[in-house]
Amino acid sequence: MVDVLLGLQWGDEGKGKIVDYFAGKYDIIARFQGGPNAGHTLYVNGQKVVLRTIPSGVFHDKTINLIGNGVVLDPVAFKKESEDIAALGVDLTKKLFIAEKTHIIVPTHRALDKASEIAKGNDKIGSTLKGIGPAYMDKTGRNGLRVGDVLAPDFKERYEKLKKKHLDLLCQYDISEFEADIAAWEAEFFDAIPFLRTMNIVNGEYWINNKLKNGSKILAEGAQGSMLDVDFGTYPFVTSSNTISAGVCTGLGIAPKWIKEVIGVTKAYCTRVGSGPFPTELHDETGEKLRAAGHEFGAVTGRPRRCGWIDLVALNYTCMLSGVTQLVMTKSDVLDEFDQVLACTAYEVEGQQTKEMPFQLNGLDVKPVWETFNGWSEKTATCKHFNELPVEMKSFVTAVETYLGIPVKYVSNGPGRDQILDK
Ligand code: 2SA
Ligand code: MG
Repeated sequence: MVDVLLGLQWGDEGKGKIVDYFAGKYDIIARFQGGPNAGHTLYVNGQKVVLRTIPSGVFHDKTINLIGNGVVLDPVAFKKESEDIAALGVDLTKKLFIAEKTHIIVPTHRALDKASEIAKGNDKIGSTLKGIGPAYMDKTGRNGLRVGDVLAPDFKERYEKLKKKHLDLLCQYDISEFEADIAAWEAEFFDAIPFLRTMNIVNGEYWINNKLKNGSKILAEGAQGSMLDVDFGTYPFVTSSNTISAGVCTGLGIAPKWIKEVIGVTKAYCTRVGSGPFPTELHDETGEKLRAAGHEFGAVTGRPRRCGWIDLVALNYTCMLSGVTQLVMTKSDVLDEFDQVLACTAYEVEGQQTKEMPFQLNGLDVKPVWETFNGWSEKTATCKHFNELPVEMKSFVTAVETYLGIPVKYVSNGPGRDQILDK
């Protein structure tokens, strides 16, 4: 069977830590979408590690890991990440498998990403500029290169053909901006390809289905968040993959019947990095206070994250899309310092109240309808059991459960591996 773990907001819900916490219960951890735009932060023996393409199960003795076909892999970022992990004593040749149908990010994808963002000006997506969008465009446009292709004798020629196509596209922009970048990235790219060839490259779909038949327990690890889903997120301010549970089937090659639990991760408040609508965003001191208390800066790019209160309308939507069966609430301790905690229970859109997500939020006058909760003004990061939490925090958690109709099974009250309360 396969359990799925997903972010329910705009990413950065703390999925890395939660996957790491659950990893010991699974035989396999598999990434099914996204690429090095993800930043899953773990603490291993007190040391901070940020994973981008590699699944968060690599630090567990018995867990093996799969990069599924739905991922886009940058050989350069992958090599660097692998070397960092190897330095911590992990032997990836034993721990990691890569699906041969995984698409590859080439240097010109990164240039195209940058060019597209520059061209969009004020309407830019706020991309992490890792080449994600252009790589997925080549996948659906049927031009892409895949991990299995690096083993072919004519890989270089196929790469050159794709590069030519990209350079033609880049002609519409001021190419001089990218020439130096591309040359430098290309040198790194061809240094990383031989490294990629030394990895366990497998037919991912047979590999995982054989494991399923043999009774393996698998956790599919989502990246980014449900509100960044290319179909259902705040389009066009989204990433280029399906981040909801449906993406697990196409991103790994498994049938829906295998999926059991869908674990949805949400912060006790909400953040967004990059541009796009964010109805509960706070532009005031409270927002600043959330950013400072929650250390809300991007794991990959270091960008300050936009902060606001929890949005139950958006959560209800994303829980519906993925069939979430249980919730994990993270960073609850960040709310310790607030006299009041708010939750958005409806939107007022152009004067009309609704609990449903409008077609698009950009350009609309959307005001959150708030429910206010009493704060608890005490430190909760050292609590060891859910019952020890202040009564005000417990009623906040219960209100979220009741609104969504889904149990909160865990509350994470700090970054440490032991700071998680089983409810
Ligand atoms: P992209 O890079 O082209 O897929 O960006 C498209 C949009 O998706 C957002 N996005 C993310 N949002 C939150 N976290 C992400 N990962 C990093 C992290 C981000 C970082 O975990 O901290 O370090 O800044 C992530 N990746 C993509 C992005 O902001 C765009 O809005
Ligand atoms: Mg992140």
